[in-house]
Amino acid sequence: SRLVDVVVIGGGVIGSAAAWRLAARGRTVVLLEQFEQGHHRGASHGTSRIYRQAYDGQFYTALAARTLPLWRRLEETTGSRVLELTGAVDHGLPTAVHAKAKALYQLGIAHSVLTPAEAQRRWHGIRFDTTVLHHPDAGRLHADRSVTALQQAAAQAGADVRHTTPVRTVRASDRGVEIVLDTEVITARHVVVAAGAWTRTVLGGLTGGTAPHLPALRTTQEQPAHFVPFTDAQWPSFVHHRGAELDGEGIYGLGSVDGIKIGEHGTGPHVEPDSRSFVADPDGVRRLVDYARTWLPGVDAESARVDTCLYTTTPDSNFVVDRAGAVTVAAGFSGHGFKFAPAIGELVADLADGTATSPEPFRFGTRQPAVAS
Ligand code: PYC
Repeated sequence: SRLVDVVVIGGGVIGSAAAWRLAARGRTVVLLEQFEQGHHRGASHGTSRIYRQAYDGQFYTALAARTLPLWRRLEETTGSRVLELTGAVDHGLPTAVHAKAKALYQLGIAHSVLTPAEAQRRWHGIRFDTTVLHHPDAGRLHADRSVTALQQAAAQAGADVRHTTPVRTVRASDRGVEIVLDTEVITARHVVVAAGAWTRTVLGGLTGGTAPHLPALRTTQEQPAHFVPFTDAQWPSFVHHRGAELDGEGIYGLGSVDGIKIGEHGTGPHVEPDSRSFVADPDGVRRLVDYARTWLPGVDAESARVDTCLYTTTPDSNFVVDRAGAVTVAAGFSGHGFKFAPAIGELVADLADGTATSPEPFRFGTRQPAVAS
């Protein structure tokens, strides 16, 4: 069968970014996506994702900062505009806001701390009752356009980008890995599995020393809603901390071409990705409408339009980006990975090339030794 350097399985934002960065280094790359272009069955669709640098701690803050020039390079390469810097605000729980301010300060990233009244004057659409952290080098990514641009850049660099091409089996071979499709077997020196909620299914029998150890990956159906704004004033992206940062008690939001999107972070029910309902839970919708009524005077709270998507979440919300032998896995982006995609693509390319090892937060194999059997 045909031999290529790398097959990337999964044409969402992460797999597409990996294909771009690998092809840009001159590797022969095939990118395989099981569904049609622009499908809504995974975690990469829609018109908006938050781009922010403020995280609780320096690791993700620094990673986000490193990603910004890569998004700009993608825009230059493709002529497509994907990232708009509208700024970002954090408000609510003071310890959470303070932890993010501290990470920005430590890394020398521009930011300011505002009183609620100052913030209210600047962003009329949001109600504030606590100290507010603002950083300007943040905003929003157009999700669909980002994925399309990444695939376009990958193709421009020579990658073979295929949709509606499900992978049936992945198995080890003398030359690396065999990827069995319906009509063909591709042999690759290396395989990158970036299949989101389908990661374990794709890995199938590749376990033990032939693939990285994975933590439990919990797949949930989430349901952000879009609301019609009363004015077209600029909206920052925002995180309203109502508990610890990423523990599901926060509300995030941002402007988009479809209106003002808000969502609860990772509160949805467990689902199987191939048999989920795509139907939003009415209690969750009610909570978002109530939230909009109370906290977003700039939107029509009666105008909610709800969409569903998947999260694939690790136990501590750290991503898995790790290599064992001929297999690299990039998974478990836990609802906050989109913004990092080009930097993850670069890391995946380093891992596949053998020029770097994965940073500690992304290596579950070393953090959680396999259970002895
Ligand atoms: O990374 O800001 C984020 C985010 C919020 C909700 C989902 N992701």
